[in-house]
Amino acid sequence: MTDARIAQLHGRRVWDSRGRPTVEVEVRLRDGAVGRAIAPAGASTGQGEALDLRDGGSRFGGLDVRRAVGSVNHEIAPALAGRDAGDQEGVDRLLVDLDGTPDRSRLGGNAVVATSMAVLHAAAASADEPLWLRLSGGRPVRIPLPEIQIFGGGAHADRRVDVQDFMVVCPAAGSFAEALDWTAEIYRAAGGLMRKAGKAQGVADEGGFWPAFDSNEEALETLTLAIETAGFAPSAQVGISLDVAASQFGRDGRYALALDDRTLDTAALIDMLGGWIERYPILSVEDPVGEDDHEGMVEFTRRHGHRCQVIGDDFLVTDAKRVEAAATARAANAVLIKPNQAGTVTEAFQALRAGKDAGFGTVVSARSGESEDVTIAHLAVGWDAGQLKVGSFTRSERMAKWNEVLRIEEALGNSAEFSGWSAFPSTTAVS
Ligand code: 2PG
Ligand code: MG
Repeated sequence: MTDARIAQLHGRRVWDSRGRPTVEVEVRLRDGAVGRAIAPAGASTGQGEALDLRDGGSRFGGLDVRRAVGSVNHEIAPALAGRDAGDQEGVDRLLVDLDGTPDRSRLGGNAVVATSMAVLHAAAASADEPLWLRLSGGRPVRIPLPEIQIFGGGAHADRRVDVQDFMVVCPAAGSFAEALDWTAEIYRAAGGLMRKAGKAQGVADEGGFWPAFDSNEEALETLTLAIETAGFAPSAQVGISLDVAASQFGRDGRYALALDDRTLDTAALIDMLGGWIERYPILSVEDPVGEDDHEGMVEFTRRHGHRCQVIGDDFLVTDAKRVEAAATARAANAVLIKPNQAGTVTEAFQALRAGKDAGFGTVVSARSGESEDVTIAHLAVGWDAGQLKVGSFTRSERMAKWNEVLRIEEALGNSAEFSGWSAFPSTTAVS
């Protein structure tokens, strides 16, 4: 007999991929089912995100999470005792009410999201179902198109280049497994080009090559060459996806590109990015202007949204209301979905739902600070997001997610449909 009521909930401090403390939550149900999840952490965080509660002071650079772990063990655990883990919405509502702040700053967004995801896992375990299957509710799902970083930059590489993520997407691949095969060849080719140019200097935060380039555009040239060197046709088979993360180098319509030694206003930044879209096989651009630059987002989407996916990350912070407003204003045509930006699984799902209702592309995403936790792989499949962004193609906190999707694709067998070009519902750039 299953009894999915929560018997025990325990928080502990574990360590993330940057060697920083983070929160893990373990939930045990009355029927013995167990669920566990670890909170990720961003570096280029949006202002509207749920707050990642840190202790401050000098210990671990102020980043310890004793307060957030305390929230789990002293407040959340007693409040959730006896609750039905199968009622994710009810559990998440209780977490939001218990916290009582708009940004989860009292209990800590990290405490809340780890709890929310751990409960989700426990309910799936109790039902003896893989998490992705439970989330799908039996509806058909697609295996997501992976967005995979080749060069890291911005806040993930000491701002060595201004643009944060130089990624590839392989929408012409026949399956998720094949998309990974192609990416592995491109990653190798990029490494070879870096070594040949004397620019191999290790990897950045998310496992992409350290960007030892003389300009932002040199990264685009090198990435296009890597796609060709690996034997693929740029645009037709493999495209580039950029996360400009513009809030990191500009606000109030002034953008300081340190590497290129230029300061641009919004119009000039949009022109520059438009030139890149002309010259390189760019299929997707995230946060092209700052999170405060609503007009810039509208203008960028008007100019380039018909041929290129325009993703709001810091701009939309996984918030359903912001997604709805952006859809009305045509200020993006895709949304990044990060559970820890929203705070709970339910709120992340609502943002994804709002995106889908608006015809947006939806991209479930990891953070730059990650762990072995693979929850997002299941969210991307079970919610039929169409796209999954996890960082690069090295380091096990990244590979754990890619490998989990491989397992799901294998389990689905012949009924596995790879999203491919259908990942981009809102652009006509695609073949
Ligand atoms: C982003 C993410 C992942 P961070 O901006 O999309 O690359 O970075 O987790 O540092 O916010
Ligand atoms: Mg981003």
